Amino acid sequence: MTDYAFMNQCLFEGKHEEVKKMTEEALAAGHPVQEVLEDGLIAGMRVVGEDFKHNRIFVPEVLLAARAMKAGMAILHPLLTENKDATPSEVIVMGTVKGDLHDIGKNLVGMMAEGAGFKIIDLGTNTSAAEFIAAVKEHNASILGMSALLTTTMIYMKTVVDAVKEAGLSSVKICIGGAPTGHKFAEEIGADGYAADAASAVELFKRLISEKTNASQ
Ligand code: B1M
Repeated sequence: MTDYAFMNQCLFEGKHEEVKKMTEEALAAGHPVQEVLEDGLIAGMRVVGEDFKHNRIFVPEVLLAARAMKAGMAILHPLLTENKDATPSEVIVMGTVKGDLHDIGKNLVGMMAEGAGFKIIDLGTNTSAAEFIAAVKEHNASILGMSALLTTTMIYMKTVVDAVKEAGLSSVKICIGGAPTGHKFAEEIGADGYAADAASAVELFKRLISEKTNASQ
C-alpha cells in the first residue's frame, strides 16, 4: 500500500534511495503520476519549506531533502515528458534568474511543458539577461520562462524583461513563476503572464501561443 505520509517523512529526512523506491512502487501500484508528484513529493517539500522558514532545519538538511525530491522526480521524468503529440513545435527558453539556485520548480514546469509538446531549452540556474536573450535568438523561442524563489532575485526578472525589449525581441512572450512572484508583479514588470504551478504554466504557455497565432492570422 502506498503511504504518502511515510514518503513525505523520508523526503523530509533526505532519504533519497527510499524516496526513489517509493516513487517507483507508487507508480507500479497504479497511482497516477500527478498524484505521486503532488501527494508524495511536493507535499513533503512543503513541510521542509515550513520548517526551514521557522529555523527548525537549516541549509544542509534542505539540500538533502532537495536531493531526495530530485531522486523521485527522476523516476517521474519520462512519464511527465512523454509527448502525446507527434513532434515538439514551439520552443520555450527557461531558466532560474541570476543569483538564484532553486531549480526544482523550474524543472517541473519544463517537464510538464515538454509533455505537452513544447521543446524546452533549459538554461539552468543563475541565468543572466544576456544568456536569456542569446538563447531566445539562437532557438527562435516563442516563450521565455523565468523562475525565481527569492525576494532578492525576483527583481532581476524586470532586468530581463527590459533587456528583452531593448534587444527588440518583441515577438517572444515572457512568463514568470516562483513563490514570491504573482500576477500583480508580472504586470508591474511588463511580463506577459504568471503561473502559480506547473500545470497552470502549461495552460498559460498554450494560451499565449494561440493568442499569438490568432493575432498573426
Ligand atoms: Co531556499 N529558500 N534558500 N533552498 N528553499 C526558499 C525559497 C524559502 C522560501 C525558504 C523559507 O524561508 N521558507 C527562502 C526564501 C525567502 C524569501 O526570499 N522570501 C529560501 C532561502 C532564504 C534560501 C537561502 C537564501 C538560504 C541561505 O543560504 N541562508 C539560499 C539561497 C541560495 C540561492 O538561490 N542563491 C537557499 C538555498 C536552498 C537550497 C539550495 C538548500 C534548496 C534548493 C535546491 C534546489 O532547488 N536545487 C532550497 C530549497 C529546496 C527551498 C524550499 C524549501 C523549497 C523550494 C522547492 O523546491 N519547492 C523553499 C521553501 C518554499 O518554497 N516554501 C526555499 C518545491 C517546488 C516544486 O515548488 O519551487 O515553488 P516551487 O515551484 C512551483 C511554483 O512556484 C511554480 O511551479 C512550480 C511547480 O508547481 N513555478 C513556476 C516555479 N517556477 C516557475 C516558472 C514559471 C511558472 C511557474 O514560468 C516560467
